[in-house]
Amino acid sequence: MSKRFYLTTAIDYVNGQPHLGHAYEKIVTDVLARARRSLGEEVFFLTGLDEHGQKVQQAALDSGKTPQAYCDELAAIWQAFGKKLNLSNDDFVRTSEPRHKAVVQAILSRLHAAGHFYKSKYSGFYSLKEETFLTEKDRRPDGTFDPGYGEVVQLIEDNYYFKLNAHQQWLIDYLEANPEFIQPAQRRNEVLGLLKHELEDLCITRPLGRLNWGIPLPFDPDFVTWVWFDALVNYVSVPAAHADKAVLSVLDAPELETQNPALELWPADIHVIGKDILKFHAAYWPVMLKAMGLPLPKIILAHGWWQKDGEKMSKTTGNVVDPVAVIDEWGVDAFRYYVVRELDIGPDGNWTDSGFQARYSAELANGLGNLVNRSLSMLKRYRNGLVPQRHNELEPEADQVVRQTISRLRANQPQGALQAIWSLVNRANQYVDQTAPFKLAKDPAKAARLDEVLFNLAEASRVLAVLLWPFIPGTAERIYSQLGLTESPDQLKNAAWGGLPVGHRIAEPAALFPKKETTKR
Ligand code: ME8
Repeated sequence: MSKRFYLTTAIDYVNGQPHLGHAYEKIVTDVLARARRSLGEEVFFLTGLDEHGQKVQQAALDSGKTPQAYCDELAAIWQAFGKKLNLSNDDFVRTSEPRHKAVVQAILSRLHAAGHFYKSKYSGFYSLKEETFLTEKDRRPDGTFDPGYGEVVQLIEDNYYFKLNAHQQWLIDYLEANPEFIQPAQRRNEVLGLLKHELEDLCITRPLGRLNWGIPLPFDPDFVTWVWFDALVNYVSVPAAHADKAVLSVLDAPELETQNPALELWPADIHVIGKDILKFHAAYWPVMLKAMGLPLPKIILAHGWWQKDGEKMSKTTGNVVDPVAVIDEWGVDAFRYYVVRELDIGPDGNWTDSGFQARYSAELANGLGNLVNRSLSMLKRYRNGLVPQRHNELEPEADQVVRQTISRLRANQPQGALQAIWSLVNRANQYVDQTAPFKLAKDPAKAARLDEVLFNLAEASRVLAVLLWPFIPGTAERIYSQLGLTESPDQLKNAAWGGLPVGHRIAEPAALFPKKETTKR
């Protein structure tokens, strides 16, 4: 058994409803996971929920439920959401699960024994909303705190601190020496900029009196673990639960040994996260791992944020995109295609209904859908659905697109890969217009030429299905079944030209992306 290509998403706060930002991150990760599988690699794709903390405790209390019952109800919604997005995750972590809590406690015990923590009194400001301590530096010139912090209270309390500051220079050196660690480069620069200022030690507990919905501190019953010290650990607690030796060997906790078949997962190959949680992943998490004696993840891939109609999405103003409603109306593949095609990993994006509908109509319905539909319909009409002799007119262009797609997928550039794929969609549609098979069909002397054209179009459709599988797997499978192929288009090696067997009979063509009235803005 060899190490799997291990990808993770951020784990979403369980309170609140899934929105476009959550959907985007999970779809991007799913595309990268499927791409690796399609390239023949063994993959492990993890996503899940961040369930502890003050906000969840309060929301549960307000709804008259225990925090666990409250989380169980919401977790069902989030898991159904993942299914709706057609995610291919291999596991789904919930931080309230015993398998996760046990690993957090083992890590805390180990770090405590090794002297990485100290107890100290905190006196200062605290944002209830952000569950974070604030300092004088966080005040605005008029002395107030940003309204984003919500209610800010004054606190005096004991807590445990992680000696983060001691590792600052090591972290800077690591980032300097490993330019590929944080991607894209703009985010790496942001972290290096942040590290020009001194990092404060990290408060990793909350007193039990104030918060009990958290993981108890194993060495002091008066405290629970701060939600981020708990949440980040999901990336290694799940490998531990799958008996990953890399993780288990440093935890020194025989009680964590499981009967599960052992997987090799850690270190993660990619953590996909949003730009707002970069500091936690690119500064705190590496130092935590170093203290544990674990290797660092290979890449932290930080995406930008979506707005709607040029403004921050907000439930209070109703300015939100409901992915479930869009999927119910337009189909999951239209949604998956749009978010990946529209927003490169890095910059911020803007959802407009008109932009979504324009891409649906031009690129999916009139682009891909029309190509496949007319190619297969003509093959049916003019050749009774039988694939003619192989012909290689579009092969050089198709091969080039296959190469570009693969190299962009390996470089974690799914948007660029889609651009390459659409150059083949457009070329093949142009080929229909240039060769005019409907005219060739009228002239019996042109039968051989018509055979050539029909082969090129059917084979281009097949190659496109293979290339598109990581992005829009349902559509790719539908193209294959319309081609009468029983296997799955899920292996990129089958994108090589010439896979369509001569004399094979295709199945019934049907519209992939029905044309729609686009009346809404
Ligand atoms: O931060 N556009 O959870 P979360 C794009 N539990 N991405 C967005 C977005 C938007 N408008 N809004 C949120 C948390 N996201 C923590 C993570 S990981 C150990 C713990 C992204 O539910 C956000 O950047 O607030 C993050 O990556 C993910 O959604 C979950 O956000």
